[in-house]
Amino acid sequence: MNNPKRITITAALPYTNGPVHIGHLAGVYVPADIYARYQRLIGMDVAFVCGSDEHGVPITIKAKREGITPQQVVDKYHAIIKKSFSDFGISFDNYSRTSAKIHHDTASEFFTKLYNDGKFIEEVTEQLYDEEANQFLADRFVVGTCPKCGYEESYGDQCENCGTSHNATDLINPKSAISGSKPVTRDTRHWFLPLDQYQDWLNDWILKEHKKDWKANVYGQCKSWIDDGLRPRAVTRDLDWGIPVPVEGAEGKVLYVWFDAPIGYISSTREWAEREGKDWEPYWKSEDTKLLHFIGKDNIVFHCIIFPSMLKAEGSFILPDNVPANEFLNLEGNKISTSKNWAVWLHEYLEEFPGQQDVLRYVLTANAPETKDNDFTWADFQARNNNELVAIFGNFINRVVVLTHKYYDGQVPSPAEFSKVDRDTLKELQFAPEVISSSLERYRFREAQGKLMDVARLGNKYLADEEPWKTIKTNEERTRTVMYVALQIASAMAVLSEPFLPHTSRKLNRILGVSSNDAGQENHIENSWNDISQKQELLPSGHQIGTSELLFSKIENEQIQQQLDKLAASKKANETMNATVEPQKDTITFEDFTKLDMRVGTIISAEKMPKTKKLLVLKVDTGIDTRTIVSGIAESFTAEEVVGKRVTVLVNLAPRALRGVDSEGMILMTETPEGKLVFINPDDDVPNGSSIS
Ligand code: B3M
Ligand code: ZN
Repeated sequence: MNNPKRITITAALPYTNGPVHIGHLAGVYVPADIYARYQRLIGMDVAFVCGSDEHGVPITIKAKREGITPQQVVDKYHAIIKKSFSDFGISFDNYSRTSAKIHHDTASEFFTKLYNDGKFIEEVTEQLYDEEANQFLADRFVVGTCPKCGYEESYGDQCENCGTSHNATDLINPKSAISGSKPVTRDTRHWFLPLDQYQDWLNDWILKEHKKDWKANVYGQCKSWIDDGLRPRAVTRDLDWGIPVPVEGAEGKVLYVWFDAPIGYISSTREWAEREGKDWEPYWKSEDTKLLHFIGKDNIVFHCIIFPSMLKAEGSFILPDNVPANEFLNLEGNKISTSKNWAVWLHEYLEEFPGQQDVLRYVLTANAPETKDNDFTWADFQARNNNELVAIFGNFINRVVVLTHKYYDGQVPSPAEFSKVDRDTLKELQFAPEVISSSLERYRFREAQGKLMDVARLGNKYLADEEPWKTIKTNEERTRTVMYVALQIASAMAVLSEPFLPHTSRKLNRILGVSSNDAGQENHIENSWNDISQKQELLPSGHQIGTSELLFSKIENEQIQQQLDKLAASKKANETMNATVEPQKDTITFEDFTKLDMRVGTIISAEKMPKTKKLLVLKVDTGIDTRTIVSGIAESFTAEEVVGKRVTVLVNLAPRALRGVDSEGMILMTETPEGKLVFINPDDDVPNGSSIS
């Protein structure tokens, strides 16, 4: 849509069963925030809304696992998520939550309108039921093989592997995620959105109207679902956590989370409008409003097929103009996983890298998975900070500010005659907003940020070529002109960087004495995005700039190593948790067991068995006697380390000759997931020879 009067920007509502991680940021929130900030900068009326997605089975599974209520789960994570978004600089106009009353009311009104208009199919159908857990199985309460791609861990409502959305009864070999048992089917009444009735309309609206302007990854997924043929989808569930179905005879049933959650965008807008004294309806119902949904690729079917069909069925809403979904971000070559704690959590990043929000924004945008999955590595994070933000962006600003203070006591000098280079440089600067806008308007954020960095490169090249630190000695006029031009570039960067690096932009404005936040400043100047191409100058001669401060600081290897160690610890914890336990051996009788004579002993001396890697020759006081036992523990312990160790000894094992040494018995050991051997010994001090049974 060209020339909209206002823009409504939604960002996927994060599930409140865990914190936000860099995958969410890269996929959804950073691009959405860049776009929202940019639109505000060019003077657009923006409603940028989001909120916590607090219903749904993942919340109840988490609550069961932690022995708390779903409300306690969502209260905890809603607070963490909301604060971390705010501290990171995601500039929502409103961040709501779907457990809020305004959302329950909005979603109930929406459902009731469709119900009264006869847009649902009401039907008693067979649904999966867990007789052990005594409950119906929907969504993540059931796993099975995806009928479309064969993925064996598909959920009941969606397959994470191919993104397909289906009914639980479509799963092959379904299994209850609660009891592990094979579900039976039971009759239950539900309300279905007849997506098949919207098939032709969706075919026209998406496959024809948006063939050109929707991203290929989004268009492709929609095409495959539409071509496969759409079927009715249940929009209610037999669950006790969610929005009660607002019709007679629906006791014990709630709205399907993917029916209620997208309506959360509308209720968040309502909540914001009420607070701001605005009318919310134009943001969702006026044809001159551009509606955009920022999401990850696993949410495409809900935002391009199901929610638009709901809006169409309701009849008074506009439809999304675009859904610029991103692909997935991986971490150090592996899929980010909440359950495996293989993630960089936003709230932890903010604690461990204080004041460096923009570094993460910058790196996630530079690596954004805009057309394919991409990878985040801490090495790249460090390199981009040190070699790009510090060395290019920060270095240019620092030189301009330091030299302005050094040569002109911080005052913008008046330029003499401009040379061709000066004019060409200022002309290129005037085109920068248009160049960056053209990428942003097409949701190419990586490309747009690269063009912002080109402005910094322009500045660095200009200074390097014009060398004011040399001309100051010989040509005062030339130096004044060069520094004046350099300050115009710096001032443009303060504005152009705002969508991408908002904290840096604010700091840079303060350094240049152009901070719109300190309107009280006597020489208050404010430059807009459009001023860069329209104004003759952004910083007039005589303007007093502020004191210099570093925009970015180098990130040292130790900081990166700490993060890598953290991930390694996660990996190890996972391996331990998932270590495959040896299957139990054949059953023995108690008589068999009584044949074993195990005693507590102490190693009184030890030496390495010559010419072997694994063997130690031990002298062990078994309480019965002192004997020699050869043990394969040399790769886990040195001889010195084991002397004095309390051990469990199998004393009546037949003696064996090992490398010419008679070994009389065995020291019992176990091992860690990493393969390190560990002694088994009594906690309390019991005498050698004590029998173990
Ligand atoms: N809560 C996020 C997810 O599927 C989901 C988005 C809802 S947006 C209405 O991870
Ligand atoms: Zn699948």
